[in-house]
Parts: sequence; structure tokens; C-alpha cells
Amino acid sequence: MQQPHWTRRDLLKALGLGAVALSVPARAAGTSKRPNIILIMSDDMGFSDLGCYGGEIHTPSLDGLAASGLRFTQFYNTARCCPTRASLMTGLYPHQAGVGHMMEDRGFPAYRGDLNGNCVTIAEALRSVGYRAYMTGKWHVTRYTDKDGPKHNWPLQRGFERFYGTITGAGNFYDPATLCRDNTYVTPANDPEYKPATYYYTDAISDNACRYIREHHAQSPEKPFFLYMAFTAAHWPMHALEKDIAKYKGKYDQGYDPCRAERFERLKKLGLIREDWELSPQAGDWGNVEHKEWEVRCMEVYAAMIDAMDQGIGRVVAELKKQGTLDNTLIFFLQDNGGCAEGMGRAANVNAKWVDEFANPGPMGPDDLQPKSSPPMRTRDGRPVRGGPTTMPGPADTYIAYGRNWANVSNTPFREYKHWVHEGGISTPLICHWPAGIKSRGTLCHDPGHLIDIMATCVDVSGADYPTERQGQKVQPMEGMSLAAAFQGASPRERPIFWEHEGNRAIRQGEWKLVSKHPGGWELYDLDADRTEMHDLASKNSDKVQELKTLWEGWAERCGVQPWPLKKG
Ligand SMILES: [Ca+2]
Repeated sequence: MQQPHWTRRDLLKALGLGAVALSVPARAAGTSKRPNIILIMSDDMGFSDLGCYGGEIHTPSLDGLAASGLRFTQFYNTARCCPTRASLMTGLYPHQAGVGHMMEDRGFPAYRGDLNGNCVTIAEALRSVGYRAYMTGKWHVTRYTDKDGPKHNWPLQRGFERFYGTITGAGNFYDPATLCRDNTYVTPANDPEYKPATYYYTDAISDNACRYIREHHAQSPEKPFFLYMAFTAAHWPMHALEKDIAKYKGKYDQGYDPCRAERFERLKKLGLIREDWELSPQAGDWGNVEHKEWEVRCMEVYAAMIDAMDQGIGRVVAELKKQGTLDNTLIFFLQDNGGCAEGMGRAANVNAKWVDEFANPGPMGPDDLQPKSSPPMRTRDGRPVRGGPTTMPGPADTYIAYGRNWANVSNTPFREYKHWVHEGGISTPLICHWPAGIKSRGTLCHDPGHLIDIMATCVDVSGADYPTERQGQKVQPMEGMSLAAAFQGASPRERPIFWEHEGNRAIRQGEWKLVSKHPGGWELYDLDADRTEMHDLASKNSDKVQELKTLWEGWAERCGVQPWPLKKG
């Protein structure tokens, strides 16, 4: 399926008007019932990992949703776990929700590491029209993780009726820290409600989601539901089941280059990128890799983690079919940030601290909560967790990231990684599937969109009244625009989109993007001509730099963005 060369200018011309938001009925024509909404997000994945985004990883469930749904080619997250989740849940920029950085209280209102009182979650917003809300997976929008501490920003206090997942980020997939059912911490060993033969967090997220769907249809079939599934795949550590890893044996033996080249060609063939964009520079030199077998294994496990997630999404889709509600369920899939270049567990000497110096107190009892989300730590049966290039990743007693060079493959064809706001850090697939409400199926939408648009879309298609007040406090207005126009094949209104994370800054308006990698200066790119950000036009177009810089500064001031590194607030 070869897509025609496209530019935003061409599309606007074709529509004959420039950009006007079309009026779209709040609910799908021909259906009186409000749609169920399932929002699925994965963790630390690159733009081209999924099959339907050019990847070689086996993702038939997501590919199937893409084939009968709509794929966005220029959708954006905020480059990091916590700010993305805060923005996604509230429809605000992360700083406006109080999560400008991660989960520490940095003193400034925009950096409290905890959702503030002036925002609502999608679950809270949809309550006005009778939705029941469920969540499985990673929450990561509150700094309060103590089991006896404040829980005002845990899922059940933020609009969800049931929750199974983790309050913090990262952790061992076989024994996640802060594992929680509703408001109570549990362990894989003592949870009476989930007893699989082998505990694996990705499966647990999918299985509990299927259960909530089943129970919803049994208990309140007349009501619509909102389900938020936040997978921790494929965030480090590289943990996957052997049956899934085995499928990728041999797939990555030739190293980074062929994999990147194949993805680049498939991206073009699928129409996801333009033929004339250049491929960003290669990060790693396979010839110089010392531990090739280990490096290959890292990517095999990464692929297996995504494969397992896709299998779980397949089970969720099957459950919806069984309940007869797939047609009027709007399913979103997206990723929270780009491929991750962090070096967790990759240094040759990590085991000196993780094993040799770690006082290992033996096995844990079934009720002992896993106290650690990263090493030094032990498995539930008392083995110290290991890393480094002599440890093959995958099992519970390993803790290793796949590293910068594979992240560069994941982010093909873009530059940079998680943390940065060049296209490799902030570009995500967005798959929307809704047979009753999406006219254009199997097609691509090239309009830029951002996480903030998900709240606006949920409010729009559900007919909800976005709250102006929550617990006596004023709620900030939504920042995003509904994607419902795009569901009908129309182009949404043009608007600027902004980023700031750890001093990395960007603004996108139309084809123009002004971006800076902290502590460097501004770079300017024409993304219609050069989305891989290879040709900096800043010195040739200082008027455009000034215009966009002024817009960015106005946004930063309005949202409480502080200079990086943060001073004490
Ligand atoms: Ca992440």
C-alpha cells in the first residue's frame, strides 16, 4: 500500500480551506449508546517497533486494530514516563498537572511530583455521563507510595472503581514493587484474586483487564466503561518468558545496521514516512561490540516483551468480541516515550554492588512486599538479582536494559531518545480502532497530535461535561483538541504544540519545529521536508526562530516551567 507523497500544505489545499475543525456528532452515527473507551499505553518503546509501524516484532493484534482502524504518523508524547502519564490522564501539559519532572517534590507548583487539585483525570471526567472506570498497570503520577501514607492520588481516589497494577514505575516483572489491588498492596504470592501458573506482570495486566471487562458486562451491561491499561513493557529490565524469547532466536544476529535499514524501507513502503527523508545517524558499530551474544539476547528479550503485550491485547480484543461490544468500543494504543538509551545493569562491574556487597537475607514470605524496584534486590525465592554482560537477560534474577544502540534501532528513522524532545524522544504510534465511529479504516492520518488530545477526544465522543470544579477547586480547561474530526477523515485545526523536559525544549507549529537539547541552543527544522531533523535551518531563518521562541516562552510562563536544572522552589 503505497501512500502518496504528502505535505500538510497539500492536504490543506485539497480540503480547500486551511484548517477548520469540522463539527462531528458527539457519538457515532447510528449508535445511541456511548462508546466504551480502552486506552492502552506501553512503556519505553520506539516509533518503529510494532509491525504496523515498520518493525519486525510480531504484533498481529495491534496490526489487526491498525488494519481496520486509523494510524497517526505524527502523534507525540512528552518524552518521559511521569509527565506523559500526567498529561494523558488530565488533558493538560504535565507542568499544569503538577508533574513537570518526575515523582520528587521540587518545591515549585509545576514540579510537585503529584497530580494537583486543579485537574481531573479522564476517569473523573467521564463520570458525568455514567461511565464506570477500571485500570490495570502502571500509575506513576503520585509521589505518595507508602502503604500507610496518603492515597488521595491513587487510582481509586482519581475516578477508577477498580485497580490492579503498580503505583510507581519500573520493577521486576516477576515481582513488581508497589503491586496493588484497589487501595491495598499485594504480592504475586498472596493475591487471592489472581493465581497464574507463572506470574509475569505483562500477562497480569492483560488478564486483570479481561476480568474487569467480563465483570462489567455481568454487573452493569447498560453502562459504558473506560479502561486504562498501562503496560510496563518494554521498559527495563529486559524480562520475558522463554517461550516468547525463543521466537526471536537468530532475528538480531546481524546487529543494528540491517535491522535499521529494513525498518527504514518498510516505514517508507507503508507510507508512514516520506521517501525523501534521510535516515538519522547510526548509534552503534556492530563490529566493535565485544559481547555480541549478550547484545543479541537483549534485543530478543525486548522483542519478546512486546510480543507478550500484543498477545495480551489480543485476549482483550477477544473478550470484547465475546461480549459483543467490540464495534462500539474506541480503542487507543500509544507509547509513553521513545526508545530508552539508559544503561541500567549494563556495566561490567555492577555485580560487585548488586551481588558481592548485597546482604541477601534469604527468601521472602508470601506477604512480604517487594521493597525494591531496582537492584541491589532479591527475587522472591531469595536469589540476588544480577546484571552485566556475563548475565543473559530474561529471567527474574537479571536486571538489564537493552541500551542506546538498540534504542536507536527502535527509534528508526529519528534522532535521540527518551528524555529528549527531538523526534526520537517524543514520537509515538497512535492506533485508533472503533468500527462504529471511525469512517476511514486502514488509513493514516498525518496531522500532528499530542497526548492532550486524548482527554478532549474522550469528552467529545462520550458527550461528557468536562468538570469546571473538583472538590471545591477550580479545574483548568482542557488544552487538547478532539481527534473525532480525524476519525471522519477531516483535518483538525492547526495549533502550536509545546514540550519541556529537563531543559530540553520544543515547539511545533505546522511544518516548523524549534527544538533545543539542553544545554544547547535552538535548532529549526521544516518537518514536512525533513522530519528526521538532519538540516538545521536556524541560521537561515532567524525570523521564524524568534517567532517560535516567543511563543514557547509565553507557553512556558503560562504553565509554570522553570529553568533547568531546577533551583530550590
Ligand atoms: Ca516510559
